[in-house]
Amino acid sequence: MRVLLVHPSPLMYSEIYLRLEPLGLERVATAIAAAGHDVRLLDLQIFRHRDYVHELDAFRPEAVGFSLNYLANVPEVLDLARETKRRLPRCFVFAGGHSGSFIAPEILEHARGAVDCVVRGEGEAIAPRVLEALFDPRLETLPGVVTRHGAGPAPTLADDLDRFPPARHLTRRRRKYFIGVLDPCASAEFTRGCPWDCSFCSAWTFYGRSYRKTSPEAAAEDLARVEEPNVFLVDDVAFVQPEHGYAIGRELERRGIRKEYYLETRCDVLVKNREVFAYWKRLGLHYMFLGLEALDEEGLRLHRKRVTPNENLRALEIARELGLTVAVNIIAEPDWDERRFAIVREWALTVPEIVHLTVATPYPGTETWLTESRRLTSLDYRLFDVQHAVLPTRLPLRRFYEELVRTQEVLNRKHLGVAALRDVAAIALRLALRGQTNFLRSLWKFRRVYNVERQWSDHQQPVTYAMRPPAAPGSPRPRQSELFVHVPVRR
Ligand code: B12
Ligand code: SF4
Repeated sequence: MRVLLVHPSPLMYSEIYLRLEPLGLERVATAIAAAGHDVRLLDLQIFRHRDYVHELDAFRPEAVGFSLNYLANVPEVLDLARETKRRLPRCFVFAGGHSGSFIAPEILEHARGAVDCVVRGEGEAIAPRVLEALFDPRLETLPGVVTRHGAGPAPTLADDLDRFPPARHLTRRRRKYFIGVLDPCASAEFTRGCPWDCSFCSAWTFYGRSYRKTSPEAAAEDLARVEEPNVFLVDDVAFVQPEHGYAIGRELERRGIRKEYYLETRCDVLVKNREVFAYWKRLGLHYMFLGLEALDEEGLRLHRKRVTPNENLRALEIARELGLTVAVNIIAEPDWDERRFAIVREWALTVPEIVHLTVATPYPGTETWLTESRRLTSLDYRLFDVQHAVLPTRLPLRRFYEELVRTQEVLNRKHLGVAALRDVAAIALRLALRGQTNFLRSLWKFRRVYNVERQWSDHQQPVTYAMRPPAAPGSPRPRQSELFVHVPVRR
């Protein structure tokens, strides 16, 4: 069967700082190809909608699968699904991915027949089985599958993460993938899931709080296939188990694989497992993302981060001692006034780290969705991208955006402005000479992307598809069964 897998367009944040390969879709592609299908992959972070239409005409897929990791992409995917059915009425259209898994019935309702099924949870094992059962009543008996006629049992977790390595050969124009100066950059996965339970995050609810590892051999084998000199590790929290990090590292050393790496971890994990990060620094680790989220005790408690401000500061010190370049994230709360924004600006200017600011956003699948969604000021999926305010702001909304953009500008100027550019000029030149201009271009995109007018007017757009708020929002602590995609296994 001819199968086309599609990743939707980038969101605001990705327009500047990064553009990364759709790793989940590449893994699903491997599983589908292994079942004997002819698979193509189109990434709309790089290609345009007209390229999609061209692909439909040229390839004439019998099934199209959309990746819906991001809630903000829902309207785009619904529109593309409709266009697909208009052009190829017999084509089977399905969707999967992180956000899609939490709102399957809602997607099917909006789509009015343009989406045949939503696949909840991990896609590798189930996607080939879906293709075997197209337009068949067996379809809605499969684990994780939801159609307009019914839903199968809860999805099952893959027992072996090594089995379907990403089909990187299917992503075209790979030189477009980058993060900051790691240009070009591939992505890889060493572990899946997160054992913590932060209230604003759905990584743990998606994977039922499980935490699984690839074997060191498979991880090294995968990196051996990567042609790019740089690698972004998509793991939610890298090196929770240091022995796994050492084992992969030793395997890479044995094979003589040398890359530059970017990873994300928690502050307490860095403090506790400092040595494994020091070891990876020697292997090529350069950049690290730490989700600080809040500067004060109260904020950390609110997000249930289970770390203290001291641990956060200690982690920053360790990262500096190790010589790593660190990016941190702070969550801007809707009740922030001018003073709170000013505190963040002042703090950011006193630390060497790259500071990012995201806006607190309740997402389906998070606890805050169930506790906060009663207060939502917008049901427009497109605004759920952690750069727009969808809860009532203490400042008038426009004023909130003025402060947000002003703060983003200060943070941006610190690292991507003309003064900072002098420091990175050599890197930028070296990349440009190799024809890699993603990083260079990102330096000038800021004003076009982060702009009060644009953010404010995004709220005035007509809403074709309105999100469905939860049935009984506002409970102080939701039941666990309401939260999970992959239901936790009792041990
Ligand atoms: C890596 C990552 C990124 C990369 C994205 C790379 C890419 N192009 O996909 C970068 C750094 C660019 C990124 C950016 C953002 N991210 Co992000 N990201 C992640 C992260 C940590 C891992 C995703 C991943 O690659 N996992 C590994 C692969 C193998 O799994 P997967 O993609 O989920 O795919 C599996 C299943 O979902 C499913 N599947 C996926 N697609 C499909 C399609 C079909 C047809 C089927 C059947 C199955 C299927 O099968 C796959 C294999 O099992 C997740 C958290 C998480 N644990 O999922 C957050 C996460 C998805 N990101 C999130 C957010 C908020 C963002 C940003 C908006 C803001 C930000 N500051 O992070 C931006 C916007 C990105 C954009 N669209 O432009 C949120 C999603 C919120 C939401 N509900 O919409 C998450 C859940 C983080 C969180 N804890 O809240 N992100
Ligand atoms: S924010 Fe990080 S540590 Fe917290 S649950 Fe999500 S992935 Fe885990």
